[in-house]
Amino acid sequence: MSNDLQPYLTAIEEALRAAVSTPSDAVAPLYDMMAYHLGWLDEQFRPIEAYHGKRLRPLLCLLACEAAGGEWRKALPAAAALELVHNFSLIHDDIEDNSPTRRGRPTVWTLWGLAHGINAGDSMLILARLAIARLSDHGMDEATGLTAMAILDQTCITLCQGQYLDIASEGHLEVSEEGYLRMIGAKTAALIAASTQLGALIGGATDRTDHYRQFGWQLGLAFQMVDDILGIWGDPATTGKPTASDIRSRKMTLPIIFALQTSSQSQELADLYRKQHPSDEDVSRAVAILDRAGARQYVQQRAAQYEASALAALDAASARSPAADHLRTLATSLTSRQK
Ligand code: GRG
Repeated sequence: MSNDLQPYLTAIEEALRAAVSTPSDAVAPLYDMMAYHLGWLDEQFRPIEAYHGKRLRPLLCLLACEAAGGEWRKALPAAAALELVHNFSLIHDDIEDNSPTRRGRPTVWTLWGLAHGINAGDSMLILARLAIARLSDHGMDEATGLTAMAILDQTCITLCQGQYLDIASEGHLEVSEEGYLRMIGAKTAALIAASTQLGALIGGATDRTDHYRQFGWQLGLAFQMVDDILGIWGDPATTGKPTASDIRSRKMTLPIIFALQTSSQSQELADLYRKQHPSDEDVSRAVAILDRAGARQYVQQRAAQYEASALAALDAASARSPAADHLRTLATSLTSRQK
């Protein structure tokens, strides 16, 4: 990420640490579990600087605020809230998916058990709501603050719907690309769209928030498609996930949907995907079928189309400033990201 983004990233970290500060010694371990997930502590709760993810959503929020003509620091409570919702959803997703690792480290639930994992996730969601409620401390008028809270809450229920669609699609090999777009729209694009929309709202571009939201939505769809590619072809050392992890967990991602519909070996792929516990050889065979079907190239090309739509929405918002240029660069770097 560009060095120019460092001031935003530093401020995001400060806002997150303030939002997740321990209120008393008695409950310190609960906050330490959250701090572990956010990359600040190790398993023994000693300070560490672990890889903590890209902080993409808060970054988009701050940059959208500035591009819309606002002072980006005013959006910090919303930025922190967005990252906390994202990380809450990851803690719960890891439980629901039975995932042993996240960002190359053991997941919260594998270290401290399901009960603490669920509770740490729930706490993080509530801390997100408390963080966005502090917009008024940064000079935000009450009506805009309430609108921002409503956007965050609506996004959370949309995320739950997306997660439902994702869970319900497991083992259903007839999922269409349309159904897939509905699912990833809710599961991934909604939070990224809320990030750019909230930034524009706080930045005062009330007549252009829809364009900023569209920018985030289209970007979110492209982002998930790239995530689908990384979930199959990503380098485990870089992504922090096992090889072809999405195939092992039989996720209905776009490369699979495309190959099931177009490959001459779709029957074999479907048979492999029906296996409850695919072996390493099954996984390699499935990846070979996807390769032959050109699934990777197809998804890359779809992601590029959504990225282009995102950039068109940003143009429609008439965003012209260094911050808008950062938004453009971030968007274009997405389709070539490695993690
Ligand atoms: C928010 C109330 C509420 C419920 C959430 C568990 C759940 C319901 C939703 C899960 C949604 C989910 C896990 C979506 C995946 C989105 C995604 C692409 C995650 C990876 O994002 P990155 O690459 O992660 O930005 P980093 O590690 O960089 O932060």
